[in-house]
Order: sequence, then structure tokens, then C-alpha cells
Amino acid sequence: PDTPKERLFFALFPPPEIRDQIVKLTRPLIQPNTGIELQATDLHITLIFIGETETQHKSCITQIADGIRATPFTLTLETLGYWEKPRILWLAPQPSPDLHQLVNQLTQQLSTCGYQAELRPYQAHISLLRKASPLTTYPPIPPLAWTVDAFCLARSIPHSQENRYEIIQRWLF
Ligand code: 2AM
Repeated sequence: PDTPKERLFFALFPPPEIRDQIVKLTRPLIQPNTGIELQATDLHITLIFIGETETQHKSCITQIADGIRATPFTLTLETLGYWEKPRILWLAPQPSPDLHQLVNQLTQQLSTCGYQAELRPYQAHISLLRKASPLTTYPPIPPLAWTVDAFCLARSIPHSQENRYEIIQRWLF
């Protein structure tokens, strides 16, 4: 019989006030688009996509998360962009060494759980709209400062139109 599996990923979920501002600032810009808007509570920056994981292997992943050491840092969200192939309209932070450090630390530790590191370079982004068409212009948005003081393990749950995301556990720095 099939063992239960979950689609896991590590991510940063913005606190409600930042989440609300993201929606307020970006909605007017993406509104004319025909894509599928992510629910406000689903907005996140993926740190590492782990993928289908047998539930019995989850404890290795939560244990390495227990050992992560980081201090709070600020992410400045301000760049709107679009990827043609996955048809995603996204919002990205300014480059952040602290964010890369966190991703690198998690990646290194995860290898002990048998996780194979992603070969593509890490591109931090918040997906705003899926099945999106490109915008005609990508206006700058006022920089939004988000103090990151926690990261989460989350699961992706298939739904009819789009996946929904559920936080499994949260680790404070
Ligand atoms: P996306 O928003 O750009 O699609 C859960 O699927 C999260 O993991 C999403 O934020 C998704 O990014 C991200 N992710 C990264 N690599 C992925 C992959 N190979 N398959 C699915 N999701 C991936």
C-alpha cells in the first residue's frame, strides 16, 4: 500500500500587516490580469522546495530546523516581475545576504536527510498570480520593509484551481 506523502517546503510567511500591504500595493497593478490570484494567507517566499516526502521522514526535516541558528533580518520587497514559462507574476525582495545564508544553512543541513540540493540558482520571490499574462509595464512599488524573525515548514495541498498552503511548524530565530 502507498505510504502517506506530503508536499513539503520551507518558507517565510509574512505577518498579517505586511501581507495586507502586499495585497493593497500590488492588487491594483495586477487586477486587469486574468490569472489566478493567490489567497492573501498563502503569500510566501519559498526557502527550499523539498517536495513529496513520506510522513515517516518528516522528523529528520523538523530536527534540522530545530538546529538552525539565525538572527532577525529585514527584507525589502519592491520588485514586480514575470516568468514566462511558469506564467507567474511575482514580487521579489532586494538581494539579501541574510536570506541566502538561511537558505544555504537549511540546504546543507537537509543533505543529512537525503535531500538533493536544487541545481538552479535561488531566486527569492512571492508568487502573486498564477496562469498570469505579462503586464505591459512593471511599475516600481514603494519598498516594503519586512522584519523576518521566523521560518516555517509548510505543505502544499492540491485544490481544484490552485494549490493551498498550510503551515506545519514555525521556528522563531
Ligand atoms: P512558485 O510559487 O514559484 O510556484 C510550493 O509549491 C512552493 O514551492 C511554491 O512557492 C513554489 O514556487 C515553490 N517551488 C519551488 N520549486 C518547486 C518545484 N520544483 N515544484 C513546485 N513548487 C516549487
